[in-house]
Amino acid sequence: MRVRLFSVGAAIIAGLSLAACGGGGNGSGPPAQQLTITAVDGIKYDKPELDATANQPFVVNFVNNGGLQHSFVIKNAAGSDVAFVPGPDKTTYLDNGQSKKSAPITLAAGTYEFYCAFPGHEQTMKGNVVVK
Ligand SMILES: [Cu+2]
Repeated sequence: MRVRLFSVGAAIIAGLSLAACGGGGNGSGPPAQQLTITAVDGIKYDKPELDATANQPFVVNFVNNGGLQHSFVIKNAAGSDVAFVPGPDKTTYLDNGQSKKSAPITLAAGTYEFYCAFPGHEQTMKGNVVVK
């Protein structure tokens, strides 16, 4: 009897775990890493570097507290833009006070430049995503 009760409990727990995974969005595996970067006064980001794990999806939560319009764009190793917030390309920007998460991004190990694509901002708004 005890064994049977335990089995029922285990089945319920397993069901809950599956439901939790299914609610995570697109596919299997652990939830995406969550990284946050904020645009601040002075046409700057609040940090020069973001760290991510190679070959695992991550999401960038970009917060604009910088008083102007800003964006967050990642270049790949070849220098092409590959990720955009707010997106879908680098011609869109967040207004001051807005925040938005990127779509999940997966990169191989390496160092990738990020920058703000608003004209004239890249000189002071840039840094690196270090993936390892
Ligand atoms: Cu900017």
